Amino acid sequence: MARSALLNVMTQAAMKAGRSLIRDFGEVQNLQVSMKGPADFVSNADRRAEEIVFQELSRVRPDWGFVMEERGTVEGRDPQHRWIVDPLDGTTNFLHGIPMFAVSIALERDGQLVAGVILNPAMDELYTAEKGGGAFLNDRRIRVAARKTLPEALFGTGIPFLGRGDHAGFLYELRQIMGETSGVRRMGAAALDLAYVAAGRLDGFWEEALQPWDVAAGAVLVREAGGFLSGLTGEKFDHMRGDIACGNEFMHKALVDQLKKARAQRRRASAPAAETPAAD
Ligand code: 2AM
Ligand code: CA
Repeated sequence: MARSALLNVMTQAAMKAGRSLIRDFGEVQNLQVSMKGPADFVSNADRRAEEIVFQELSRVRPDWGFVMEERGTVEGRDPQHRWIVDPLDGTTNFLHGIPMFAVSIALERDGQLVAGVILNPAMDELYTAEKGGGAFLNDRRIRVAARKTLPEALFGTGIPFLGRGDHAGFLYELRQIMGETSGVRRMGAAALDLAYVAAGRLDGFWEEALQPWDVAAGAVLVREAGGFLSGLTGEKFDHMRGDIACGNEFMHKALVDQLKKARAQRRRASAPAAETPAAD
């Protein structure tokens, strides 16, 4: 498959960072049994991968800026273009020796997402998409799943954890959606969840409080695979805000409806109980 020059540049950077992550992942697996554990080692693996992506992309497009997980925002001389990069999405998986992690690179042009590359180096799965050019897994064209009804649907999500997110609110969402569908998966790498929606493996995905680098490349993939994206209550999707709900046309709508029901349930549960008339 002939890739555009742009996707080639992004793919080369992702693969080089991926090779570094795979070397470090081997070491993480050895460190699992040590008392100290692999935490510091993993932060370094993350920084090394980011440095590789930064150097590779800066070399071929010296004027373009960056938004990166570790480095933050780097202004470029070209005001039109910037890369949005997560060098290691699924850090907790990586730290625990679970091979579900990814390098995620997106390109923004004039504020719009125009290309995305996600690489799972442990599974040799490379997802690429460019605006108007479709979405691919390795060399194969991918499409969102065709399923139309909730009982046959499998959804992905992210579960809030210690110190992060709205735990009580999430439980309302989960209770609503698990009761209506074939199931819910929590894989721990938002970029891969979105790639899985694009590949038709998951019928949809929702999560709140993500970062631009978690969702930017995946959003291009889902769109180019024929999917629909929004915020959690159906508002226009904005990759700089961290809320996302997506799926094919039907599943996206059904998911947003379920999330609205979950909010209504929560509101009812937290409303003060109606006053009971006093007995006299
Ligand atoms: P990370 O692995 O790059 O940290 C899991 O639900 C998803 O949430 C992952 O994509 C993970 O990205 C992301 N995540 C983890 N901690 C986060 C935080 N504090 N804020 C936003 N996203 C986070
Ligand atoms: Ca991330």
